[in-house]
Amino acid sequence: MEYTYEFLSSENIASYLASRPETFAVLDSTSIVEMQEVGDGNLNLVFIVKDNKGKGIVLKQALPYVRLVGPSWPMSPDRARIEYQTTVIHSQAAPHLVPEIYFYDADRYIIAMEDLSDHKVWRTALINGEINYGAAESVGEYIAKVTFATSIFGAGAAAHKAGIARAINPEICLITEDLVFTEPYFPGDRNSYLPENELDALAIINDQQMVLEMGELKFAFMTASEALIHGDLHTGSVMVKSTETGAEVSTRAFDSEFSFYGPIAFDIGAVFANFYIALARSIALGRTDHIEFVESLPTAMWNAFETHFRGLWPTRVDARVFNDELLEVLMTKWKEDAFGFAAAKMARRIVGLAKTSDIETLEPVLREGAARGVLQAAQMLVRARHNHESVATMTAQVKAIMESVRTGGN
Ligand code: SR1
Ligand code: MG
Repeated sequence: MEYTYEFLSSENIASYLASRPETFAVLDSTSIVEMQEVGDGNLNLVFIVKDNKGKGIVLKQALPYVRLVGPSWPMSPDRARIEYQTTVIHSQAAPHLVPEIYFYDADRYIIAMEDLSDHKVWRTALINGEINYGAAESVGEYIAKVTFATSIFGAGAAAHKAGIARAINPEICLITEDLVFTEPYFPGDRNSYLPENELDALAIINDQQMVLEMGELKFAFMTASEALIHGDLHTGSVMVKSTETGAEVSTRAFDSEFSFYGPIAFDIGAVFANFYIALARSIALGRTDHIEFVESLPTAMWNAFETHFRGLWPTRVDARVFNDELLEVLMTKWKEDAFGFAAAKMARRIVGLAKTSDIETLEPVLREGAARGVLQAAQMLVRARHNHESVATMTAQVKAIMESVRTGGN
């Protein structure tokens, strides 16, 4: 299908805003003083626009192709509709944890949303060695509240099925199926890494247990329509605002264009993976205080998820067969699978397309060990996940592996 809509640019944004009455209460489109394209993701155009009173708006437009690669990789811009609808649905369950949406332009695939430029992308804050207390707990709360609300437990059978139909997103799911679960083990021409990590990349390809676990997890990703998950919940999809001393002011999950009805553990595992990637960076840099902080994040996030989900459990629509024992079974299974999904996400970010700046901005001499540590920790996690250890114990094992393969001296 050919798409002919006009792309946003600094030349047409003021007139576009003037044509949208929904923005009139947000900012003054006749006195725009700042327009910045900040789309550092892999897919879209993102503009932050501000008026002369400092009031702002974010305009996010889906391109008909993958921005990271260019027009040679066409991609339906309908993902913008999915993100818009998911953000609205998630805001009903956790309004303080997502950005406010002002409107969706279905003709030009534009979402207009709250300007969060007084927040920081959490990945950037972690890269800088910053400490943001409370953000991990908020992410756990977000996952619990939005997944409970959209699961059969919170929504009931009919609404859950209607939701699955509305949010079906095969083209975007295929990206995850290929990049996360397949290509690290069956590489095409999209993989890359330092020559010093060649043996590490080969080690996961030849790790038959890891490939089997990936098969199991990919099957779950493709078939387990548990809830309307975010689908790409890494630290670059979370904005944080803290006081000078790191106390939480606000935390928001955004950028849910990969959203669909999938396994709840997939979102939890994605966050674990990105905490472990941040940990690898801090270990590489020898940042002792930050290591201690990052090490605490997986447990803080999991505990908040568990507490909030358990808190909502008594409100489930139908308690007849979905009894309290089932909740225990699910919690155990979700933790086990979250570590498996974390492993998948860790390996893909090291050897596959679309890496993370936590690792990529390290000097090669440090990156070698950090990348090795992430891959070896992933190999450990897919095995150890079946032992049902605490999140803290698993994280201690991840840290020990990363420290043992650190490169660069000091
Ligand atoms: C081609 S899109 C590459 C990656 O960017 C997104 O953030 C997802 O993680 C996706 O896998
Ligand atoms: Mg994204």
